[in-house]
Amino acid sequence: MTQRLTPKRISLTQYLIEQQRSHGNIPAQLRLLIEVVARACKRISISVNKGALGGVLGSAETENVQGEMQKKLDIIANEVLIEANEWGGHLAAMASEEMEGIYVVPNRFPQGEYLLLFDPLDGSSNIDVNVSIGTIFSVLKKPENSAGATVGVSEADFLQPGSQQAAAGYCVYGPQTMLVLTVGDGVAIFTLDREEGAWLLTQDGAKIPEDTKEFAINMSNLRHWAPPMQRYVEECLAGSTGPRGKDFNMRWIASMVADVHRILTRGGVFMYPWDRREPKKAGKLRLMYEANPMAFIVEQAGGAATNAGQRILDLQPTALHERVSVILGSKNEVERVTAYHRENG
Ligand code: P6P
Repeated sequence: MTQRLTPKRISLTQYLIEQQRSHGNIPAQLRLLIEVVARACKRISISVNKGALGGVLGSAETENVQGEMQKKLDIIANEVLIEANEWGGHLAAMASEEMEGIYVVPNRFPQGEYLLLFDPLDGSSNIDVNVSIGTIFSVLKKPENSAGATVGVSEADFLQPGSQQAAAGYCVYGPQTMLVLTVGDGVAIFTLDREEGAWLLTQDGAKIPEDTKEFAINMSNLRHWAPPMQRYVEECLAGSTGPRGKDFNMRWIASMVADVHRILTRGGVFMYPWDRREPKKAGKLRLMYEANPMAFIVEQAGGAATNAGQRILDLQPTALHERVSVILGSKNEVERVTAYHRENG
């Protein structure tokens, strides 16, 4: 065969089929689930890209279960994911940042063996200022009951540690629209070819460097953090003349998907720690559909993710919308931040 002039890129479908052939880790229902979510993300990207032209900017004048004002696109993205996934027979139920309770697949459709959780549009404060945003999703298997049957589904079925995830991913709506996916065998990155309407594999086996000189945190909260967090950031700011002996750079996009994608691409440490503003809250970010999927992806890329004390994927959830402190990214930095907190008890 003559030398190819253009690189041959495989589609998401081919990737999933080849993964199943070689590793047996993507059974038919999971493949269908991933393809349906990926197709829904394509539709969400079309609405996001239209912006004012689609009349989708601005507030929906409603609040979500978190008590946060919803953007129109938050609701649109949520509806797209629900409608895309409810009929396929691969899911038993869904849970979303935008819905208080779980959404059980209606009786008119067959029930499947998976549970899907998502933040339909993360970083929505950035929508109206045209900064990257994203969709985050997590896939769990519906637990079998003691009789080995999978009858009925309840919120309790969702409360599984992140280590139980069958798959996780995010779609980042940025200069490129990219889909990042793990099924527990490394991290694959796909770029949307809008002319073909296809997700094409542009990187397989993404790896996060163990060391970094770049940290991501909202510095305006510095005075509210616990001392170990203040210590870590102040040492970074002290640079080459301080205890770290090197200068650091800082980034904060206020869109977790965009910050995590940068870290997946070139390393770094992302931190949204507990702070004194609302001491009863463990953190701002949600465990089930933000921290867990991102922790799964980051660990599969050789990074680490803790809540400044424990591995995030080991945490036993107690509520669907519970919040958690998040430290994730380059392994050696995550371990340092976690060690400072442990030293401090
Ligand atoms: P702050 C977006 O609202 C989000 O949930 C994450 O995507 C992001 O990392 C964080 O909150 C930004 O929070 O307090 O800096 O606006």
